[in-house]
Amino acid sequence: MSKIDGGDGFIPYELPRLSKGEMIAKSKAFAEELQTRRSVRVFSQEPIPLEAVRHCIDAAGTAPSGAHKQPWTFCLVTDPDLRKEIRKAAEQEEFKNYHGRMSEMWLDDLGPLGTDHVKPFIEEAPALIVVFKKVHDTTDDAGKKPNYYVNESVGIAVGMLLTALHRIGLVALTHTPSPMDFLSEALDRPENERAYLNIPVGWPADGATVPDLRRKSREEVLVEYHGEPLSL
Ligand code: IYR
Repeated sequence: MSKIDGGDGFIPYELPRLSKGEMIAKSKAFAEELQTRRSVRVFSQEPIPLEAVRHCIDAAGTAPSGAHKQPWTFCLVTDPDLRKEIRKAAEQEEFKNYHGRMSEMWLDDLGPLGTDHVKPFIEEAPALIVVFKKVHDTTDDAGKKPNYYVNESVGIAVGMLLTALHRIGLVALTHTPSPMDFLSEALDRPENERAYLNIPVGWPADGATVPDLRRKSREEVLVEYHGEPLSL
């Protein structure tokens, strides 16, 4: 048995090897492309190509996960009645958040984003992707099987989803109504699934704006440790 030669459940794996120049150029271009991604709260109501969104969900499903359990479910919702119901329930929870549950400091920190408890984007965006995490799996006889690093796994999958959506010119919002239990009820999800994020998806509305935010520079977020002078 060997992880190099294959056999025993292992298969050969190889990727094309890029030149150093190609690596730098492609990574720079990709970082620049992602610099144009923004969370958007004002959506065009125009329907979006759902087959493209399904491919983005396929991309998300390639994420690494604890013990390869893939502990996620993506609910793609366009039904107007459901979106209306979800908006209503989200606004009820958000009202309580903005009027008592959230600290003054939290509300101050949100000031630049201009958010409040009113969430028209839930109905206006043509699609919602409601992401559920599977806190455990179930056996055929209703027993429980554990999943591992569920939050990490689903967080990585959502990152890949947002990246995939951005690459096809769609915008999204990682909306976090809290508590989110109403989503399980509205979408009739089983007991082992917990709502993780509600992600409205679409095109930005004509004339949409986003907060004038600045991202941290490389120097602010990257700390390097090299034992010897770098040659690469
Ligand atoms: N869930 C609320 C509040 C909120 C919290 C954070 I942290 C944000 O980055 C944005 C909003 C809402 O969606 O309005």
